[in-house]
Amino acid sequence: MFKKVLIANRGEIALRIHRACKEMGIETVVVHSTADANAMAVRLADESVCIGPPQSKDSYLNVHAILSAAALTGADAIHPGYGFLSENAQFARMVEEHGFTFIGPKAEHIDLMGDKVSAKQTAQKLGLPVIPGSPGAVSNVDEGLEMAKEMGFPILIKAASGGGGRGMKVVRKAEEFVEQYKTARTEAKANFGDDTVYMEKYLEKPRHIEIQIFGDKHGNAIHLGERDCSTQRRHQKVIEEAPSPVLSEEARAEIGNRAANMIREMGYVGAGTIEFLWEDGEFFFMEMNTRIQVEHPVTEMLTGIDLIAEQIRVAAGEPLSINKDVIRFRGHAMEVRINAEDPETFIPSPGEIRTFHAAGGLGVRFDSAVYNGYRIPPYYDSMIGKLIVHGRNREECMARMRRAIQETVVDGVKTTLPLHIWILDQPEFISGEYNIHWLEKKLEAKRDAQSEVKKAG
Ligand code: MV4
Repeated sequence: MFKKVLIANRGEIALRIHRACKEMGIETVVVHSTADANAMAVRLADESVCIGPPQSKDSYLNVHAILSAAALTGADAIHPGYGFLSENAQFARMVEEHGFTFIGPKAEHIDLMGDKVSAKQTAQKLGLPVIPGSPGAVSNVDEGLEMAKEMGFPILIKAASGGGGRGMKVVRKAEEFVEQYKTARTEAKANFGDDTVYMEKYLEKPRHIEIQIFGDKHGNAIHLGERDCSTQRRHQKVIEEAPSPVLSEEARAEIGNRAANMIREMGYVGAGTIEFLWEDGEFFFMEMNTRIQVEHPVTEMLTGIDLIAEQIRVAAGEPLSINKDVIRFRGHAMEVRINAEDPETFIPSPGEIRTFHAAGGLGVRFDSAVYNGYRIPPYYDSMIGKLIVHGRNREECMARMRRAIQETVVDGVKTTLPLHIWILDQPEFISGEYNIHWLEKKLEAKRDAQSEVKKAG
């Protein structure tokens, strides 16, 4: 097992990784920018190294500074968390070349899944259902139009180097195809430096359901069930829950086993998430994320398994500590992301937290790195914490979440907590009948109603 792990991240996930390390008897080094000198993880870690100025490109994305910090402190391994360098294959390669262990999958698997065309082809070859579409890249506009007519509109043009919702164009009729195709390629080139695009049948009202998977270096591969992440806004998840309100035990086992088989065949090592669109009872592979995700605590609450500790164990070469035959999915879990933003305009609200109080009690978990007097720097993502609750069933879970939100105090900055209270009161959310467009439509209707009231007043 590692003696010392370097944490190459910030915020709540840096603290989360530190906590797992401490419970495993591992020393921690946290790297940080000058803007994060007062961070909780920096205070708690055994050692800390300042690696540069606030801008991420000069600090959390500064590969040479991070590798130097690892060498200087004698770390054995580097945990990248999520975001930043977590899905950078070149970084993973360099970490290993410098004699450290990258706590994550092999660089070749990061590359394979980073290209959305090769990811989809791999998934299909290894037995996952995929969205009907072009067999690979579409490099010719006439060929593309012919294919689209055969598939039937609407279709979606996606960038091979895109992902996470960037670089997509919906085409609803043949007359619009040529223009949209050209725009898609130009934008892909400008945004990702790669104008490769592919095509799919456009699904109108799907849900986003993802499967947590795990592999080790001994050929074991398992799944840990799903998370329903359909409640999103502008490709940012807002609430995640498990089990999904729409899945039966049989459907879960079926898609879960297929996902586990895929990564077993690949020889995939570490944590990963396979994202699907789900519509009318059918799953379709969308993308695979080769990192730990923000919403991993939802799965931890349901299974009682520490996913970060498991990542560290398999990176160190130990077999998975989880026997797939004894994994039990108990009750219901839900996570709300707390962003320092105006809950109506979503404009970031950095600044000093004057009073902070975390909710507590049975089934309540608060993953955050903020404290009384903490100054939220303006340079990074606005997510300042996650409130995760567990209940015996969905109803109890939602009641507990409402109670826990009411109990939470974050004074001095605006947060999205009032938005969460509102969502938890919506009939479509309560009944579980929502899809990936539901929240945005509902927010639009709310804004329209408010501007009507203003006009009338
Ligand atoms: C789609 C789709 C509908 N049909 N593909 C968005 C993120 C990127 N990973 C893929 N995305 C989508 N792909 C087909 N064929 C709709 C989306 C999509 C979406 C997916 C998951 C969560 C939120 C979303 C919001 C808008 C569109």
